[in-house]
Amino acid sequence: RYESYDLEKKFGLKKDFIDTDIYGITAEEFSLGRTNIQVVEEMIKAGIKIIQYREKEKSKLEKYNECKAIRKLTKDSGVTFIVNDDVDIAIAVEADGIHLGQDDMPIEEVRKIAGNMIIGLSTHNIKQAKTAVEKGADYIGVGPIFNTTTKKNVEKSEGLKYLKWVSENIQIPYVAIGGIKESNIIEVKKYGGKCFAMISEIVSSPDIVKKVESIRKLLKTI
Ligand code: 3NM
Repeated sequence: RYESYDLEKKFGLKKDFIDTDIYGITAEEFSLGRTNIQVVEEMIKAGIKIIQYREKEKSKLEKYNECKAIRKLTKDSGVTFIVNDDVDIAIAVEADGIHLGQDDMPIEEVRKIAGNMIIGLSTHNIKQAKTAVEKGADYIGVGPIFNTTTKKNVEKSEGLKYLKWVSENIQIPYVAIGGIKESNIIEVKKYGGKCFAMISEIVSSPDIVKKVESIRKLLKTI
């Protein structure tokens, strides 16, 4: 563990920061013409407590400007803000955390420059999950649970079976991701899902507040 690791002291965040049901992620190309900022506003209105900025197409400056605005919105509403990939932007806008993929800089290197920030890592199999814990990830993404066309070149995973293993063997928080919809989320919950990241199901919904309400109602049934 990083020596000065103390999320609670620095951010007022409990280590169970991810003990929430829905993890929101931006994707402007699937947002029905709405901007990332507009979608984040809707997510906050819907009561989503953790939001990740994910944007693969825009310039560094455009991403920085959007993250700056989203940092303000999330701070004002007590929402945890995570930036995907761009460690420099995450630090510059004082995000709560960074989310890394398997091809990004190693966690231990990012930890050196990002200090106490939350560091999440996408994992797709048992070996990657074990390594993520060893290297000090604060949470892992677990997926893809189902087929998805949202992420290009996503590694294959054993989906629900992998999620079940994580739920029984991994001590840090985890987030299920990949092809999760209102129509299959109950199955994901049955396999150990607690926090569910959904991109298209949320950002492509014409009424994000209603969609989240409906998913939450459903999750309460089991
Ligand atoms: N990461 P949707 S799957 C960003 O398995 C991402 O690590 C994945 O989008 C992983 O909810 C994925 O629209 C895409 O399927 C998720």
